[in-house]
Amino acid sequence: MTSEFGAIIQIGTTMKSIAITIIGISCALLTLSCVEEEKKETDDLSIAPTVIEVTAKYNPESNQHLFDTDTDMVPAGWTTFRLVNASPMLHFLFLDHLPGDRTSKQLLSEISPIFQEAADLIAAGKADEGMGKFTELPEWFNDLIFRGGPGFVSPGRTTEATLYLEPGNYVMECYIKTADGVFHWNLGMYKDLRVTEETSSARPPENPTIEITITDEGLEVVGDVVAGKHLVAVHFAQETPALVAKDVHVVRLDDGVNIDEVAFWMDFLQPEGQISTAENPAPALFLGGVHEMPKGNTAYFKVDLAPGDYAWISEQPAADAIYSEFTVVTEANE
Ligand SMILES: [Cu+2]
Repeated sequence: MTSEFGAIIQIGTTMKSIAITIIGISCALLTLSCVEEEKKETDDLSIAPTVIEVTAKYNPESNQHLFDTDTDMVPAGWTTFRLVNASPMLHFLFLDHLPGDRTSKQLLSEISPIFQEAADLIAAGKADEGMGKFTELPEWFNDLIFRGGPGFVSPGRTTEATLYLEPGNYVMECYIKTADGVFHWNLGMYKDLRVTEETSSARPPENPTIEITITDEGLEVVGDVVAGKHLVAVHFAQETPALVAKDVHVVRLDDGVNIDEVAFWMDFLQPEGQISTAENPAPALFLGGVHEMPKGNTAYFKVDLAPGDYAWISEQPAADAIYSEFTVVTEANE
């Protein structure tokens, strides 16, 4: 009896444990389906930013520098600009957020010519007269916001920058200069972009490998600069930016490249500044970056670093050059 009773208890215990196991499996399945649900929601939240692909081109017959793109309207929110440089000169894509319902028509007739006249006067040795031109800028220039965009990129290369766009009217422009000092926007390199009130649910890129904070003092770089692909987050935190606020571009410093010469070249108000020709696109190889944005914004750019010497560099007046040199020594960053 005892042993039979014992056996019954044994069977009972086994059944109980089977029941517990079954309950356990159902719970696990339930949990799994809950996880699936959660994952789906996360996927919905991680929609990739809208991509605007722009190709920089040069037409030698018409001597036109052009931005070729299919996009003239996007929803507000996180947006990626992919600038493909298919031209023999260096270019960048700079975003002007215009006040009100203005478009490139007002920008190119009321503001841009003042920059061209100022640069021409400075190139002719009339620096004071040139700088004085800026007092002629219309009142609404104070409400124009420089809102980032992919940075300096050498011929044959592509750079990708991701940033948050507020609704409004934008102009994408390039103000690199020809050998005789004409800004590229003056030869066709600009496009209107309408950013609608509707906001996309796109999320910013995740897990940057390098973070750069821009302050009034300079660039604070955090991260392991190993060889390979990087996602660089740039935090704009300048309290008192000048006309041209600090930004970040990547330049490769091959043997014989002098970083101070590069910084000098990046000053568009120098007569030789930002002049790019097919024979001499720039004093060094530029791999992209991001232009300035108002304080509180973060922008992202991608860069693939082979071993070698480089600098993070800002587009600044030559007298206030800002850069931070670094060397990439190790192999492959997965
Ligand atoms: Cu250009």
